[in-house]
Amino acid sequence: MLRRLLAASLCAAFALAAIPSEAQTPSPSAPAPSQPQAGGTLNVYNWSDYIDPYAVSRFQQETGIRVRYDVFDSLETLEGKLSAGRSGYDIIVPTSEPTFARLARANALLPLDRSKISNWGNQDPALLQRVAASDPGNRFGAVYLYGTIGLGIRTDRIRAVFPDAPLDSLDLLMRPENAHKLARCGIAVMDSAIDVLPSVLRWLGRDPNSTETADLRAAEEALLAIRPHVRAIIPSGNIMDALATGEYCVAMTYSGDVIQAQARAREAGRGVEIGYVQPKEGAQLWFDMLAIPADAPNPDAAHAFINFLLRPDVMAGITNHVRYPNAVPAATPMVDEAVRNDPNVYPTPEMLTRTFAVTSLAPAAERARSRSWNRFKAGR
Ligand code: N2P
Repeated sequence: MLRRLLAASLCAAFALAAIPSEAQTPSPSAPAPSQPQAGGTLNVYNWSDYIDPYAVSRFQQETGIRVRYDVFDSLETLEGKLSAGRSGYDIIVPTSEPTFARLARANALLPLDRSKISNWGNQDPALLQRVAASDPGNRFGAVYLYGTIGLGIRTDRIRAVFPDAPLDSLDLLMRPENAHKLARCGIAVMDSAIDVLPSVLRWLGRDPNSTETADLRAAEEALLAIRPHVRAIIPSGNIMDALATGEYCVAMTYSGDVIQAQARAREAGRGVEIGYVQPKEGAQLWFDMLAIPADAPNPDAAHAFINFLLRPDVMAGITNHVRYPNAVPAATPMVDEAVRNDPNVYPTPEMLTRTFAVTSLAPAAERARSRSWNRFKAGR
C-alpha cells in the first residue's frame, strides 16, 4: 500500500515538474489503485504558460491517459508545425482568427463529436456565438481562454525615468520620442507578425485587417522608426520571466502573460512593479480554441481532455493559474476574487467596446506581412 501511495505521489510530482516542457508522465506500470485503465497517450500542443499543471496531472490520474505536452509561443510556430501534416498532436490551441479559421477551412481539423463532450453546454452561448464567425455551427472547436494584446510595463521604473509617460496608450511604445526615452530601461516586442501588426495598424488609425500595400508600408515605417530603441524581438514565452525580473520597462505581449509576470514580481518582493496597458486606441481581442487535428492519433483521448477542461472546477483552476478568462460561467465563482475582479483579466464591458477582432487574410497578404516583419526584425 505504502509503495503504491509513494509511486502515485511521485508520478504526480513528476508530472508537475515536467510541464510545460515535454512531459513524461506516470508510468502505466504503477497506476493508482482507483485509476481506470483507459490507457493510451494524449499529445498536447499548447501555448507556453497556458495551463494549470495540476489540471494535467489530475486528468492523467482520473483517466489513466498519459499526457505528452509540448509548447509553442506564436501562431507562426503552430502553423509551421501543422502545415506539414502529421504533427502527431491530438490537441492544439489555435487562436480563432486567423489560425483556427484557416485550419478549419483547410479541412485540417476533426469535427468534434459532442456526444463525447457532455460538458459542452458549460460554455457561454454568447462567446460560442462570437467564435462561430470563424467556425459556423461551432463544429471544430471549444473555447479555451481569451484575452487582449497590449503592453506590459514596469511602472516603478517608468515613473522614475519618464514621469509624464502616457500609460494608457500604444503611444508609449510607438511614438519614437517615447521609445527613445525608454530604450535604456528596455523595450521588448513579441516576435509575431500575426499578433503585432494588427495593433500597429489600429494605432495608426487604419484597418487592422487591411491588405492595402499603403497601410502595410505605414505600419512597417512606424515599426522601423522605433526599431533603434527596441532591445529585443523575442518569443512571447521569453517575455514573461524577463518582465517579472525587471529586465524590460515596456513589452508588447498577451494580457494574461503580463498579469502572470505581475504576480511573479510581487512574489519575488524585489520592488519590481508590473502593470498592463490595454491600448485606448483599440486592443486586439482574441479567443483560443481547443481543437483536434484531422489526423490526430488519439481522438478519443482528445475528446476526453476537452470534456475535462470544460469542467467548471478545472477551468477555475486554470484561470487562477494563468490569469486569462475562460468561457465557462459556472467557473467564475471559483476563480479567486482578486483575479475575477481584475479588469485586465476579465475586461469590463466598457473595455470590451475598445477592442477589435482580426480576420484571416489571403495567403499573399499574409506573406507580405511576414516580409515586413522580417525587415522590422532586421532593422531595414
Ligand atoms: C500564453 C499565450 C496566450 C495565448 N503564454 C495568446 N493567444
